[in-house]
Amino acid sequence: MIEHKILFTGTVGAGKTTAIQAVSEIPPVFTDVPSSDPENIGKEMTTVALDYGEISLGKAERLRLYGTPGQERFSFMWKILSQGALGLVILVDHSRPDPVQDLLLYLEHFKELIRETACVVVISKMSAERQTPDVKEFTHTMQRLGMVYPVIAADVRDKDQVLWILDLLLVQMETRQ
Ligand SMILES: Nc1nc2c(ncn2[C@@H]2O[C@H](COP(=O)(O)OP(=O)(O)OP(=O)(O)O)[C@@H](O)[C@H]2O)c(=O)[nH]1
Ligand SMILES: [Mg+2]
Repeated sequence: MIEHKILFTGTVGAGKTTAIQAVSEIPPVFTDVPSSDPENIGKEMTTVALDYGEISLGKAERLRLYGTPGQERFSFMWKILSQGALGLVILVDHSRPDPVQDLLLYLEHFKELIRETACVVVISKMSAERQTPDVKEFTHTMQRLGMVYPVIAADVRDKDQVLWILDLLLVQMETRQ
């Protein structure tokens, strides 16, 4: 059995827990507690340690899916969870005040992991009414940093869309080998 560790990260409420729950074949492990922090207005629960789920690809391969806590006060977990990861999914909540800045923060925090592995940037919660900054703008922001990775808009409540994200990562992992 070949196993790959995939890590989901991004701001509070970007959908890390939701994405892992959408695709996991085992009952996902999650460490959400009722949120009392002002960072979390509008959401009842928040992750304090990690999320974990699994999905198999045929008989011989399995993805182990980990999610980080979004709150920066738990960022000590980010490094721990990065260990051994072969791919990173950065979720960017488009409804936040400055999603480009959010993306830059995660690119900086995870730059070593990104350099060594695969990465997909997922813009979540993009509404039909407000589409600026658009996907192109996020892509250009990354290109200016010399980072060429897929950027897509997706709804991570939808299993098929999360499978698409994993597929984009796997393609990169295969071409790197
Ligand atoms: N409207 C809308 N809601 C979404 C979308 N994607 C996710 N959500 C909702 O946004 C919320 C995301 O919450 P979580 O999955 O707990 O977010 P998280 O990233 O794990 O947050 P922390 O663990 O607190 O850092 C859930 O209520 C989802 O149903 C989207 O594309 N559109
Ligand atoms: Mg969470």
